[in-house]
Amino acid sequence: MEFKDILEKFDIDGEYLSCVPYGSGHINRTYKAAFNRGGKEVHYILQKINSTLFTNVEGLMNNIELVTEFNRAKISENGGDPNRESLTIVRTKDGKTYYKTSENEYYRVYIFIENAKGYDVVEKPCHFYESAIAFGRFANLLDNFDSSQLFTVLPDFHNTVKRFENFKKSIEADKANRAATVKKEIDFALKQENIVSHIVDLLSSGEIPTRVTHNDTKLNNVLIDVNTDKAICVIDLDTMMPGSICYDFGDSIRFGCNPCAEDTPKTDEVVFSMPLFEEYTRGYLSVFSDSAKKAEKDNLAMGAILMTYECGIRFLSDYLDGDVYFRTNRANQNLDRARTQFKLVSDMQSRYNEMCRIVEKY
Ligand code: ADP
Ligand code: GN1
Ligand code: MG
Repeated sequence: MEFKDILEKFDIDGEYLSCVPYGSGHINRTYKAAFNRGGKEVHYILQKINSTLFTNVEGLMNNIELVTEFNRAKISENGGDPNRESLTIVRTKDGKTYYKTSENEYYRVYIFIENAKGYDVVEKPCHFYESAIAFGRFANLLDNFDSSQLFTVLPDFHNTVKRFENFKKSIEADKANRAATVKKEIDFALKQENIVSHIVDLLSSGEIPTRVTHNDTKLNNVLIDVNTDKAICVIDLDTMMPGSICYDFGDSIRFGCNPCAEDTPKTDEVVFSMPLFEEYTRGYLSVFSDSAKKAEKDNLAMGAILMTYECGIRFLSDYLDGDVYFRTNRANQNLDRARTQFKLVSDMQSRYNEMCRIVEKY
């Protein structure tokens, strides 16, 4: 189906102009659509939902609708602009939150947030600090939301122990016949076995509370105002489900505390940035400290190491499986992503005490 015909199904006022690929997500396919509304060009985000991964699109969209409606009401109460500070679902003409084509493809539309950008690397430290404020506020929002209404979209998403088991299965299966060429990376990852259960154990014993978390808190999932450098809106709400703030904190750290892109082939230029770690910690704990338990704060640094490690083994598993999960547009991209994560893990491990001291400071 043509984009124009798909967009026609949604409740959008205006004449269709164009629809082009947009953004750099690894999971869904995102497009920016333009319409002419009475001489003014207006924009929307069209997303083809990855329904191979998200098998219950109804449940997924229901989660997003519940949380965005709750968020929008709070923003309005505080005098903010809900169309800019929250994702806003545009419904289909028959009132649904998504459209299913006859080829079983699923699409959704959001209001496009103008003059804002999701950054793939930290260009200004204040952006990273701002993203911490935004994710900290989002954690507070979810903390005040009745989470029993939410459906668990991807069970065991950040169960590092299961991720480790799956990684070993990928090595064993060696579907793409690549294991022999990445022995060094595999050995590094296997050697970390003693840390994989750290957070999972604390969650199952209840020492760390299971909260509803965002679960994909990288910098490019926060839109930053291009004029004011302020964080505007937390996006990419597909993975909101039970989790740990240690992992939400950690996912931001693994992505942002690196001067290079996540998939840089120049692994030797990857180095963990302690000043950026401090920026994020300062921002996050300035808004999400009262509700955070001591055991959570004590494990933020460990959350960063483990989240980075987990992402590393996910990338390496996908490389071994033949690049079937994360979108790639060149050879070895998943391998480069894995190498980046492992370099960060090893840097963080050697500076773990310093990281803990920074957390304590804030
Ligand atoms: P994925 O799950 O594939 O990562 P995202 O929902 O994160 O998809 O969207 C991909 C990119 O599209 C984002 O990083 C961001 O740059 C852009 N984007 C998404 N939603 C909006 C929006 N409502 N307004 C403006 N840009 C958006
Ligand atoms: C994926 O969708 P995106 O690009 O924001 C992935 C995350 C990974 C991330 C690595 C549903 O996020 O878990 O941490 O890539 N999302 C899913 O960049 O698997
Ligand atoms: Mg994204």
